[in-house]
Order: sequence, then structure tokens, then C-alpha cells
Amino acid sequence: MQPRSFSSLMEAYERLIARPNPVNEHFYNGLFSRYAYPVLTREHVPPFWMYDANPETNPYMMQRLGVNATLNAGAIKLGGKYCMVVRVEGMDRKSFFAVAESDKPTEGFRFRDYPIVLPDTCAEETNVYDMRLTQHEDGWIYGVFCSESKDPNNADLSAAVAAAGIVRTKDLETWERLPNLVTLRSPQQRNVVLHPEFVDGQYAFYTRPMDDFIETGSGGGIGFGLCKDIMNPVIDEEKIISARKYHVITEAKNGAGATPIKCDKGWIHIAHGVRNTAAGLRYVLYAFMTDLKDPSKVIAEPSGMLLGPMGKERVGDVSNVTFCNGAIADEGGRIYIYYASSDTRMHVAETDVNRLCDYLLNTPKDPLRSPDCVKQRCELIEKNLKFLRK
Ligand code: M1P
Repeated sequence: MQPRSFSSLMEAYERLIARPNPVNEHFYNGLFSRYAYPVLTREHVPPFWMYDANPETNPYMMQRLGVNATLNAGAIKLGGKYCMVVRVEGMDRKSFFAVAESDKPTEGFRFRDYPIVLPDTCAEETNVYDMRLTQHEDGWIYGVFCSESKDPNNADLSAAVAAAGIVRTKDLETWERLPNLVTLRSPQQRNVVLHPEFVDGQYAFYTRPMDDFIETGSGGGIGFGLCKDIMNPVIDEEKIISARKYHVITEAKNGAGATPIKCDKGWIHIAHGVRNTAAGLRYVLYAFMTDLKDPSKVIAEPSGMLLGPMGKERVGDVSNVTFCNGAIADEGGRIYIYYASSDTRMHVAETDVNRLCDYLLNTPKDPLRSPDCVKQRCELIEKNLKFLRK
């Protein structure tokens, strides 16, 4: 194998970033558009993050610090740019965060020169991932992420503890670390999201109570809790607002995803639901709406999934997974849902607030049993046939 020059690697990287990303015309559901290519893959990582560029010290021009995946990104529009705080996973399995930004919402994402260097305040923390970004009405941009440590009370080498880490920034460049969230009634937390507004004068969090690192156990679904002081973040009571149920897409577990989007009809939530199959866990996105004044009160809960892995999205490091922890509500009501497929790369789906509200408010609820599902479908068919034969 002929060693490539570093400049040829840079040229290939620049070509990839400049590649246009057209809408995938083969896909249609009336609700959102998919795009032809992922918006971020490990090939979008700058070569100078991975190679030693000096041929004298790297005669084979090989990667010294490779990157395995770019996934589960929080998203925000800041200073006119579409920004993702991406989970970048090295070949060593450790994840870290990095900002990738573009002038356009669906293509052209480029990583800043350096990844985010978070204050290292938590000695036992081994891994960090899946940051949700919240532009809070208190003036800060908060990042809430999973802070993972080895379980000190369990000899099993894979036993871990998940907690919600909190950082804040004004520019995605300089970050202040706050204490981890404490939930008095739940031993572990993942998929925690900060609500953008105060509720009853307090910070409001969507939580995901868990008994264990993988299994949620008695954790009944997506929770909601209030905390008085963000500098000493403690939640006493968590109320379950989106419950797991038998034989629905959230049967095994679920979790809050993108920071809720406010519209005149309510708060739009994009979350993930997990069920078990013979091929392992299957993760899909779903949506629900909560009350504008009381964001813990669900007012619309359409049946089934919003978006699931399709085509090449179905295969990756952890196959059969779609996962969203960031969406951007843009001018003109446009909404960009950034989602990862199979824990490997990032995609975008585009919709708008009117379509999403129509979906949320006019899609029937899950009737929970096949006979009722077929009844629901027959009603639609009957209505259509009458309409079409008129
Ligand atoms: O591998 C799929 C996802 O698994 C976890 O999500 P959850 O806590 O809901 O099971 C997370 O580790 C997430 O990063 C990952 O994408």
C-alpha cells in the first residue's frame, strides 16, 4: 500500500464537507424529508485530529488516534450558524464532545479545530456522552449529558453508574462545569434534558429514572422534576409523564431527546422508545406534546413511531437504532431533527411546526390491542373509499 500524502487526505476531507446533500426523493410520508447523505460521519473528522501530518515521524501516514463514530449530537442555532455538539467516539471507546457547525442546516458541517475541553472536575468519571443543549431563559446555554463511572460497589467490570452531568456556556467555546444532578429517588439517570423556561420559578428537568446502568427496572418512563438551585441541582420528586407500556414502542425503555420546542399549541417533544426483539433492542423516535403552562402534562400522544432506522441507517456499531438529542426550530417554522443511526453517524430530517402539530394532534392514539388497531384502520379505509367514490 502506497502511503497517501497528508495533503491528499485533507483534499478528500474538504471535498466531503463541500458535497451537496439533496433531499432523498425516494422517501415520502408527508411529515418530514430525509436527506441523501448523513450530515456527519467519522470521515468528517479533520485528518489533523487523527494523523501525525509529518511524514518523517509518520512514514506510513497512518492514523495515530482514529475516530470510530460521530453520533448523538445536541443541536442549537447560534450566531446564525447551525451547531451540533457531537459525541465523538475514539477507537479507544471513550467519547468526548466537539462542535460541528455550518451556515446551512442540512450540509457543510465542519468541526471546529479543537474538541470541547470540559473542566475535569469529576475524578471518577470515565466517559461522557449525549449532550442536550438548552438555551435557557436565564441567559445561559446549558449542556446536560451522561456522566459515566465504574460502579464502585460491583466487581463486574461492565458495571457502571450513569448520572446527569451539567455544563453551561455562552458561546460553545468556554464551558463551566456545575455539580451533577442529584435525583433523590432514582439511583441512576441518563437522557436528562433541561426545559428552556422556568416552571413555578424553578429549573425543570425531564429525567429517566433507572435502577441500573442498562435496565431502567422500576423506572417507569420519562420523568419530570423541579429543582430550585442550578448550582446545587437536586430533584426530590420525579413525576412520570411519558410512561412505558406493554406492547408499544417504549416497552423496554424510553428517554427524552431533543430539548422541547415551544409553539402556540404546546411543547413539542421528540423522544426515543426502545423495544426488545430477537435481534436485540430496537430504538425509534416518537413525539408527544405537553401543555404550554404545565409542560409535565401530556396533551397529545400519537400512536407509534415518528422515525425509525431505514436502509443503511439500520446497520452500525449498535444496529437498529435511531436516537435524537437535538433539533433546531428555525425561521419560517422550519424544524430540523438531527438524529443518529445505529450509534455511528448523524442525519437530519426536515419538517415544520405546522406539520408536526398536525401529526401530534391528528394522529390517532395507540389503541394498545390488535382488534382495536384494525378497527382504527378500517375506519380510515371506509372514510377514504366514501370520499374516493363520490
Ligand atoms: O445504543 C443505543 C443508545 O443506548 C443508550 O440509550 P438508553 O439509555 O435509552 O438505552 C445510550 O447510551 C445512547 O447513547 C445510545 O445511542
